Amino acid sequence: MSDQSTETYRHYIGGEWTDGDGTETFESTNPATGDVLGEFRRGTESDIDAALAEADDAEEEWRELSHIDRAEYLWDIYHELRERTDELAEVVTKECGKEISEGRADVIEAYHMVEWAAADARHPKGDVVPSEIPAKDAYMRRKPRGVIGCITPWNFPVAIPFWHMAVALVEGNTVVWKPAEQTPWCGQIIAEMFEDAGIPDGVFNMVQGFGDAGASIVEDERVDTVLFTGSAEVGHEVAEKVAQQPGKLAACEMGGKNNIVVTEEADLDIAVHSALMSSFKTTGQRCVSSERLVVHEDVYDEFKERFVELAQSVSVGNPLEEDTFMGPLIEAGHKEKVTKYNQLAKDEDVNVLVDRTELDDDEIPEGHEEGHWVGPFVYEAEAWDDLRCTHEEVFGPHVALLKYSGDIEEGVAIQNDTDYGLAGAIISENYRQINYFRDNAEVGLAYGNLPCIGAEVHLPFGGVKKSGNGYPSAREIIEAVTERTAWTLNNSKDIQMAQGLSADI
Ligand code: UN1
Repeated sequence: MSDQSTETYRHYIGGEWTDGDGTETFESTNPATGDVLGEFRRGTESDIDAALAEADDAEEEWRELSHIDRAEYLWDIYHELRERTDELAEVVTKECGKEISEGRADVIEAYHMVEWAAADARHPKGDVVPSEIPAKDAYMRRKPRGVIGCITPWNFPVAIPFWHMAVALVEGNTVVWKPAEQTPWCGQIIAEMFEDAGIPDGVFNMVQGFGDAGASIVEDERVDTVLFTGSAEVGHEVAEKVAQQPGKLAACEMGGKNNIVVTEEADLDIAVHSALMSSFKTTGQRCVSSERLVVHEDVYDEFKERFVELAQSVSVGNPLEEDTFMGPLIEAGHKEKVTKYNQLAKDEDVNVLVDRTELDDDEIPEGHEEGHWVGPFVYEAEAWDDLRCTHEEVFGPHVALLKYSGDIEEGVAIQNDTDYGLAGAIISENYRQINYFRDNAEVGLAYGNLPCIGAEVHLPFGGVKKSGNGYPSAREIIEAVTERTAWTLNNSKDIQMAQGLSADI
């Protein structure tokens, strides 16, 4: 697909490009310039139905191939992602607004995921288990679950689709995927890659569209597992709907109100830069972005001074330029939401330290007047327990400084005082404090002396509390896309039973 095309892009169902049943189309626009990047068919319930029928039909033959043969298709995609990294990074940046090094990181994360899944094809897939009876062999064997429905977000438009699909496919499942409506161009390119790799018809299907198409995936009984990464609001709905369908599984990973705890024994260089990366990279639009910095009173003033100075000067601008730190927000509606939260914080009487909600005209690069610009918003709050701004996820560069005193237990208590539990970090040179955080922070991803963004794909990625259930990514995803069979074989001429059961009559 070329830049700013006049063609209307279609769904990929059963190995064919199709307009589908719907008559509507939608546009992808560049959030930094407002330029239209392409026009796409908007999928309907009946397009999802067609895709699921194809996925269902293709399943039997696909699961008969070996893991290693299935992985061959992914190796082709791995090489293509590597060869086209720079070109794809530019597409990611143009379509979702992340600055270019982050666009590149998205593609790199995607090929790491594909590499991991394809290489894993040659690894053991179950367990050999001891038995109480010497003449019995016991195993845990895995089988594909069947059809996997994948609903992915716009903020990692290349990496997260491969989190969902790479292992699912190698394990012998077929997939129906709905890319985020904000990043259909990335969806189109990924579908073209599957086509070029020659994946058998119906094994991979892509339907472009909005939440209604996603809801059809969640509701259809042919879907065995739903993988969802996105907002907590939608994720909880998905989990609830799936829970009402016995036999169906959902693995959902949602957002957070993530914290960085800076103790009195922190290296403040590491602290300030980890906070800056975690709060403002991707313009605060990662589910792992930090919105609360919990700082010990002994280092609070120095941390505040240094952090505020950097937040004031950090560059917001053309994301295609290498020295830009932050690009725009994804869309106008999101800018409205972030602006409202910044206002809400003011209404809640916090002490505002940096307010770049509206950039000055001379900060906005020429030709980018239509971009959804917002800069850092930093505040401190003393009595913050009952504030909405310190508890609700904003998904933007909106960050609170919260002071704590006393021991690390106090800092971690603040970290845990949220309904969410996705990512968190501690900055400290004291191993006892670090270990306390590691063992007691209620998060799925815990970091020491690092930003709380930038997880590697072969680690489990998922949260606790309202941030998620199941792990729709790398290492743990195998649990969501395979069934386990406990297989026990008797090698003696008699029936020998565990638990002292006798077969005598
Ligand atoms: C997300 O936050 O939406 O850990 C996904 C990271 C990336 C993935 C983030 N590997 O920051």
